[in-house]
Parts: sequence; structure tokens; C-alpha cells
Amino acid sequence: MLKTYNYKELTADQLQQLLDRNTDPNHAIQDTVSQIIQEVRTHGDQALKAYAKQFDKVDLEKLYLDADEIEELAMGISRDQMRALEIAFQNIYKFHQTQLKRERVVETMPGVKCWREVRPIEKVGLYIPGGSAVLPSTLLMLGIPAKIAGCKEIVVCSPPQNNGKINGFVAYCLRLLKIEKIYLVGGAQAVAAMAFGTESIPKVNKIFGPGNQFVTKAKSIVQGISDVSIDMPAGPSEVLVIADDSANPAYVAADLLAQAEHGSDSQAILVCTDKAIAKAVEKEVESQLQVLPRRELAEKAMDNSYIILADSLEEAMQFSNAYAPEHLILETNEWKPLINKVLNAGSVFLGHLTPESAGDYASGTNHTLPTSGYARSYSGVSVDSFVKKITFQQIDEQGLQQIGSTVEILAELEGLQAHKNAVSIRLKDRK
Ligand code: HSO
Ligand code: ZN
Repeated sequence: MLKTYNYKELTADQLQQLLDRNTDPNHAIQDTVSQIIQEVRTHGDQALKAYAKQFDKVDLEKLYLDADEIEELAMGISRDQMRALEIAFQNIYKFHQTQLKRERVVETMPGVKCWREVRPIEKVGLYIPGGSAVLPSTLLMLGIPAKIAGCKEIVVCSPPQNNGKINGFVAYCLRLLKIEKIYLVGGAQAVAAMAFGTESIPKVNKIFGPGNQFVTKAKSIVQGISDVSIDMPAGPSEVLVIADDSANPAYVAADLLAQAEHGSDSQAILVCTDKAIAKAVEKEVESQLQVLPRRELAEKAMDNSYIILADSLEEAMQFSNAYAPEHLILETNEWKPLINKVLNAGSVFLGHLTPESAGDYASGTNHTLPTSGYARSYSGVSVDSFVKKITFQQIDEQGLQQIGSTVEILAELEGLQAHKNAVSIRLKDRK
């Protein structure tokens, strides 16, 4: 069922084809999304209400839920569910809290002091998808680093259910995060609203969060036409598992399917050094698939997926680094020596007992990660994503003497006399 390739036998073109994914899948929706953005810019709330009616099948009187409404929904979930969300919250908080570090002051020359200070991005917008699966975990993954960073205004948008509310799990996460409002807006229109602001929805400085092709396209368009930035270009989710003869085929299959059930465009790749294990994984995938509630989606995703047979773990890593997976799972006893060899990946899961699901929900790491090969140059979301690092410097008497002539010479060689003067005028007073 799964396409299988021998790494050594792949031509350069074949390899490239396997590495390329989602090169431009959104081109077709460019016009629709641009039109939605334009509508929201010109008609504000009125446009958002019309889209809620059209896409979410709901008539909204107001575009948000307040603290009391959130509280009521949050109290509708079970004790066990509350407890699980709390444990996830605590672990994610613990892990992200260590990311706020003060840097030391560096004296580059005597009397020339330089340093950086961290400041929060003041207003951030978090998009929490609805659609085929509502992901309260994504609210924790974005809300926690935003809180730790100290962002003043955290605007959360999520599509309304057709009763005009949100699900109780999202509500409980809002409560844990002490966020008192959620805006009932989904899709490209939510991104447009946060980028430009409407009567109800505040304009933000940076927009975060995964979403369908419309949301992703909207993020990339508003980034080009407004002063907002975005977390990263996000595509369909993906996993690459490296397995050797120590791997348990049932575990590997479960990990591939956990990825596949995200959506029909997900990709789950197995790079295996053992033919018999690869065959056994295929069999397991087939049987585990049968009982999955999201079987149809997972099956389609497995159609975009494949197996690569490699001669060694080194060769497997070579392929993985070229692919740059969002998630990389090393299902081998020999995971330790591989750590240094990981060059491109969003998040890495080590050994047979570390499923990606743990990181998706509760171990502490962030699950908002670069997909589609962007792990070659992007990091996943962290507290860093919610702050700016501003450089400061201070030069004293001694420092000015030390650095003055260097700056004068460099300004002179660039032909920028006024730059030179800004130093000379100070030095002259001190002769
Ligand atoms: N695997 C997804 C995150 C997620 N999984 C949320 C379950 N819920 C992208 O990293
Ligand atoms: Zn997941």
C-alpha cells in the first residue's frame, strides 16, 4: 500500500520530488482570500457577521464571548478533562518559562558597553482553528508563551460553532490563561480582522497560529500589505520516523497514523534500515487504520506518504536532513549518537517510548512548528516569538577615545562626512 523507495537508487530528480511538498498549493485561492480581506477592511464587523452566517452557519449578535460566558462553557467539561488540561498547562509553562533569559552586558572596548533587553510584542493575535478538529492544545501552545513574554493584549479568534459558542475545552484553556474574551471569527476573515482591526476586534502587531489553506494564505497576504508580522508560514502537518531493527512496528505505525489523522494533506514518512520491519509497519498501519474514527482522512494522508529504505542510520539521517521534517521520531536504541547529526527538524522525539503525541499535548515543548521544509530556516514557536530583543549601548569618556578614530575612518571611507562629524565634534571638546 505504501510507496517504497530505495534511498541509494533514487535519482536526483526523484529525490527532489519526494522532498518537495506544498510548493504552491494555495495559488488557486489567492483571489478568494484577497476579496475576503478587502471586505473586512472596508466593512469591518458587518462583513465578519456576514461571513459567520455564510461559513459558520450562525447569526451572531455580538462577535465575542465575555468572561462569564467563557466560565459557563468551561465548567461544562469533566474533572478528568480539567485535570489533563491543567497538567499540560503546567508542563508547557515550566518548559517555556526558562526561555526568558537576561543577557549580560558586553564591554567590546573599555568604556563601550553593549547589551540587549527583551520587550514583549504588545498586541498579539492567536488564531485557534475550528473545522474538522478543534484544537484547544493549540491555544495553550500559543497562549502560554504569550503570557510568559508579557504581551499586554492577547486577542484570540476562533470560528463559532453553529450555536454561536465555542467548545468547553477551548473555554477552559482561556480560563487557565486568564484571557477574558474570545472573538467568534474564523478563517481568512479572522486574520484580516486582526491585521487591520474592526469595530470589535483590535488590530494586533503579530498573528500566530495554524489554520487551513485560507488562513495560511491570508497570513501571508496581510504580512505583505500591512505592518503586522506572522509566526511562520504553516502548511499541513508532517512526521518523519527513522526506524531500525530495534523498532516496534506497532509503535511506528501508531506514530505514522497519529500524523495522518490530522488531515488528508498530512504526510507521514518512514525511513527504515530494516526491510522486514518496514513490511511489518505496513501491515500494522493497515490493521490499525481499520478502527480509526478518522480513517478516511488518515487513509488519504497515507496516499501522500511513503517509505524510504536506507542502508544505515547515517543514510537515514541524510534523507531526514534534506526533508527537514516538522516532527522527527528516532525509533532506534541508537538515538543518542544521532542527536548531533540532526541538522533540520522542527521538534525531535528520542527512543521507542517518546511518541509525538506527548509533545503535541503535554510534555512541555511547543507544537507550533515549521512545516513544508521551513525547518531548514525557521524555529518552532517559543517565548522568543512573542518578544523583540532591543540593543542598547552606552559609551563613556574612555570609550569615545577608544572607538572614535575607528568610526571616523570608516565614515570617511564610506564618504559619509556627517557620520564622521558626529564623533569628531565630541572628540574635539575633549582634547
Ligand atoms: N501535531 C500537530 C499538533 C496537534 N496534534 C494538536 C494534536 N493536537 C502539529 O504539530
Ligand atoms: Zn498532532
